[in-house]
Amino acid sequence: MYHTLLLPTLFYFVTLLIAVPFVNADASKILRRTSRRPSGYDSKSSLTTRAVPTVQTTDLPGKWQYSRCLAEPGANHVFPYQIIFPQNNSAQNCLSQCSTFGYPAAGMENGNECWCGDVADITINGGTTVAETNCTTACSGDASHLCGGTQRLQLYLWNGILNNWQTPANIGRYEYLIPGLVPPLLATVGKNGKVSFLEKFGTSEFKNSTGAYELDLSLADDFDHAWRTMQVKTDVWCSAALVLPDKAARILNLGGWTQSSTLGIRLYTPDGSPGVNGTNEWEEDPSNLQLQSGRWYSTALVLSNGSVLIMGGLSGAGGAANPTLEILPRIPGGSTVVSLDWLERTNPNNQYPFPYVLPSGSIFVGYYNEARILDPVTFATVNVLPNIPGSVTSFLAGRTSPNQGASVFLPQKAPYTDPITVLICGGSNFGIALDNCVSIQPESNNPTWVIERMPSKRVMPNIVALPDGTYLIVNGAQQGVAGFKLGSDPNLSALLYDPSQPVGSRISILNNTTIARMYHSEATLLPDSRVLISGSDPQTPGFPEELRIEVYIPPYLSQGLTQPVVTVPNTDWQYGGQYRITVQLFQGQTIRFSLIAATSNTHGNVMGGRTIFPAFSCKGNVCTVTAPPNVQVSPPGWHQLFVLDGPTPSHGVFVRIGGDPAKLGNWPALPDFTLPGV
Ligand SMILES: *[C@@H]1O[C@H](CO)[C@@H](O)[C@H](O)[C@H]1NC(C)=O
Ligand SMILES: *[C@@H]1O[C@H](CO)[C@@H](O)[C@H](O)[C@H]1NC(C)=O
Ligand SMILES: *[C@@H]1O[C@H](CO)[C@@H](O)[C@H](O)[C@H]1NC(C)=O
Ligand SMILES: *[C@@H]1O[C@H](CO)[C@@H](O)[C@H](O)[C@H]1NC(C)=O
Ligand SMILES: *[C@@H]1O[C@H](CO)[C@@H](O)[C@H](O)[C@H]1NC(C)=O
Ligand SMILES: *[C@@H]1O[C@H](CO)[C@@H](O)[C@H](O)[C@H]1NC(C)=O
Ligand SMILES: *[C@@H]1O[C@H](CO)[C@@H](O)[C@H](O)[C@H]1NC(C)=O
Ligand SMILES: CC(=O)N[C@H]1CO[C@H](CO)[C@@H](O)[C@@H]1O
Repeated sequence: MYHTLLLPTLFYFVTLLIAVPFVNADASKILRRTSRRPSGYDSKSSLTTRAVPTVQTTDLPGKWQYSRCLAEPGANHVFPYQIIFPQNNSAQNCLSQCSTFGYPAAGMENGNECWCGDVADITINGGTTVAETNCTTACSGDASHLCGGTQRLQLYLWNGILNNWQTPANIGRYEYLIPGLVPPLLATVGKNGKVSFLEKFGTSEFKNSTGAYELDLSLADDFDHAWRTMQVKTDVWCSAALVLPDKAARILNLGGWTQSSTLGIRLYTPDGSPGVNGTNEWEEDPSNLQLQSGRWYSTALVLSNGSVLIMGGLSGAGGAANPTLEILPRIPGGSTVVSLDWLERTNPNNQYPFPYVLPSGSIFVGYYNEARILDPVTFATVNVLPNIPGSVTSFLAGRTSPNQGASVFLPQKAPYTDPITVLICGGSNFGIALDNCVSIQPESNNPTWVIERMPSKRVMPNIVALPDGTYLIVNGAQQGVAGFKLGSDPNLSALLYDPSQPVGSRISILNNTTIARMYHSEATLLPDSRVLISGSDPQTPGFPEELRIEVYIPPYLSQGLTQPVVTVPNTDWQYGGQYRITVQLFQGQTIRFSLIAATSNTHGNVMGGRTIFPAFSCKGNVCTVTAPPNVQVSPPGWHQLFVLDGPTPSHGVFVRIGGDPAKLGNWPALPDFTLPGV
């Protein structure tokens, strides 16, 4: 073993001294000869004819160009990401891997090491240029070329712009909104325009917490009156939630922490009005209405037939996985539980999976580092999608809790013929946060993941769909995974992802906050088009339990343009229906309408999330908007309708699309619940 390792090094050293002037001239001939031999080192003749390795400067992938031999200082490394290719390190393999994940600087070292990073790392980490004769080791996968040496990098640079991150002049800003009462873990904007927050209470540091609060945004400058204290019976810690398509837009919360809480089914009918508290409470009857199996860290989704799916999670705190889904309302007497072997196999890295209803009616699920498409009736797998790319160093890096990234659907636009795109940003390689977004069109002919690098690492990010079809990416940490005490090095900067730009040019770097927001942080679109930023329950030493609430003023509101006004007489829409809407514009720029589905947000999940740009036509101030065509393009549900005057969105108006086909308004028929009817 020792022998075979030493021999090639010695060999190259000797041939280097003797043979350099002769070999280079005719290296290709010699290579062809040696390539017929089974091994380069097993006979005397090969020793004399083998090509001396040279620097590869041509036939490089992409826009890579050879730079120089670089010495690393002491034991430190210049670049952050190391990949070992024991058998197949080469310029081709190393450089392609680095640029695929967005690193424009790379080098091979010691024959079998591949390093990826940024040009700035070279100066920051003290790399120094040394004579080319310092880089003498052949590549483990290409004996004819050089891959650095001991603490010597064969350095290559991408000759071009690999990541065209935008730095616009108008970057918006964070504003402090109001002190909070608890670090909430679930945020939902209700049809009453107020924000419902839920928080764990069984284990809270805040012994004074009831676990449920509602924020009246119209009273944001009046702390004493803005917060309404509500009650839940069981502990909502790491539950799932969504807004139902029933008439009242009830908020449904499912599962929770330990024992009866894990079976919890809780409903709240948002009421009251700006400045006036509602009187409705969270309703729950733990002894008569329960999930079929305990769930903690699960995700909920309204199906195209209007029923509710809840998927995955654990059976309770410290409990086994619950690799199943179930459908609500439960068929009387029957079980609706379906086992999912792929969730069992990827336990425990698939908590809060990312399910979506696709335009074909099938269901996409992203979980851990995998994705697949399910039949909407049987939930059997109909297509296994390629694995989700992870980090440059490991495809085992994950995207769902605890390696928590965030996911959204990109906008659907009339006539809804473009394939839909799922976007996932951030995540973690079991502690090292990921610095990329990945996206896929699950129903295109040959679905493949597109990788776009973010300007920095983020685990536990939040993504918010904005009314103009862009996405705000905020919150999160640069190290760790989701969970108490498990995240550190917060990222304080907001990013904007604009899918209307070409891949690689979609990310803009926006403004910074001063408030660290890691585990149990949320970001939620408000009806006035600002974004509410809440929470952080990190329990990481040095970081507070964060109660302060901020808003982000996106670029479309920070330049002082007056928001347009939209008046919607009919707010209960049928598929394909046409609705007259009056608009008032102040800039008179290009008009667009968007429908942003009502969501509940937690753990990078935007439950119910969807953005639709419907067809419309206008005459003067009167427009006719055509509702999306069917339950597949847009499952039944509540949306906020916005009109955009150029870049500037109005306030949203809640409209329901597709009614309540599963008759959720009559459920649950128990005395403890107030039913809106259908
Ligand atoms: C390098 O070899 C490993 C097995 O040792 C293999 O898994 C990997 O796909 C190869 N990489 C490339 C880029 O060829
Ligand atoms: C390595 O580079 C340094 C600085 O350029 C030079 O002084 C030294 O001779 C080189 N060593 C070898 C073995 O080529
Ligand atoms: C960034 O935000 C701060 C307030 O949080 C604001 O003072 C500053 O003007 C913003 N920067 C730009 C370039 O808009
Ligand atoms: C609970 O107590 C903390 C101080 O320990 C306070 O900041 C917070 O406002 C209180 N919350 C409620 C709901 O009263
Ligand atoms: C709403 O109710 C809370 C108590 O839950 C109270 O503190 C607050 O002042 C009330 N707000 C208004 C506007 O009445
Ligand atoms: C919706 O589909 C699911 C899955 O097949 C089924 O369990 C449920 O009963 C359906 N709901 C309605 C209202 O038909
Ligand atoms: C935001 O913070 C980063 C450092 O973390 C800094 O480089 C950047 O200039 C800041 N941006 C603004 C607008 O202040
Ligand atoms: C502390 C901090 O904000 N770190 C990084 C967050 O992300 C931005 C942009 O992605 C970086 O510039 C910051 O250095």
